[in-house]
Amino acid sequence: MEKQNKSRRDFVKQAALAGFGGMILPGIIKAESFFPHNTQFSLPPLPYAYDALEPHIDKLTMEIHHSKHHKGYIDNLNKALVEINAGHVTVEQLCGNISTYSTTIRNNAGGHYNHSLFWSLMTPGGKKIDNTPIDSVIKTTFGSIENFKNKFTDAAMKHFGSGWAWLIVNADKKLQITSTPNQDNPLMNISEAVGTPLLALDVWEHAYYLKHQNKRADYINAWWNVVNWEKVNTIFSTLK
Ligand code: MN3
Repeated sequence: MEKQNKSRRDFVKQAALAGFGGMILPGIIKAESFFPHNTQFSLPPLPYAYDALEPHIDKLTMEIHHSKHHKGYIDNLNKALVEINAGHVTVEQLCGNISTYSTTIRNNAGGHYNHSLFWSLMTPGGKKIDNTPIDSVIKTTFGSIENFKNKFTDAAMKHFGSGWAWLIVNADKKLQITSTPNQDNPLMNISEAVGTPLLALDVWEHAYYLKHQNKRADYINAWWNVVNWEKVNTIFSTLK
C-alpha cells in the first residue's frame, strides 16, 4: 500500500514537472486516487441540537464551537498526520505518546479529544448525580458534592488564559481536580497530572464570550445545569 502511494506520488510529481498535471486530472482519473487524504478523523455529530442546551449554553456559541472550532482541530490534525505519513492511530494513542509528536499534532489531537468528550458530557437540562457510584466517590473524596463543585469551579476560574478544567482518575486510582493549558489534556504524557478524564470544562473564551463576554464565572455556573452525570458515571464505571 505504501509502495503504491509512493509510486502515485512520484507519478504526480513527474506529471506536475512535465507541466500536464492539471490537464490529466479532470475527467480522466479521479484526483483523489492521486492524493490519498488521511481522513481518519471526522467531526462527530452533536448528540443534541445546537439550541438544546439553551438557556444555559446558547445556540450560536454551540454552533460556532462545534462546526468551526472543533472541525478546525480535526482538519488540522488530519493534515498534520498526512504530512508525517502516520498510519492508523487513535486520538487516545496520539495523546498518550504526545511527547513524540509536533506541537501542531499536540494542539489539534488535544482539541479533537477534548471537544468530543466535552459535547458528550453535556445534555439538555443535565442529568442527576444522585445515588450513582460516582456520587458516593465524590462525596468520600471531597466531602460533599457542593464542596467538589466549588473546588472544580475554583480550578476553572483560576486557570489563567485558554485551557481546560478536569476531574480525573489519576495513576493512584484517586479522583483529582486539575487544569491544563491550551488543548492539552490529562491523557497526554506531558501533563502535570496524568489520568483518565471523567469531567471536562472548556474555559477558552470561545466557549462563552458571545453570551457572557469576560464573565467566566457566569458561564461556569450556567454549565453546571447541563452536566451529564450519567455519562460521567458511565466513564467512571468502565474504569473499575
Ligand atoms: Mn473549545
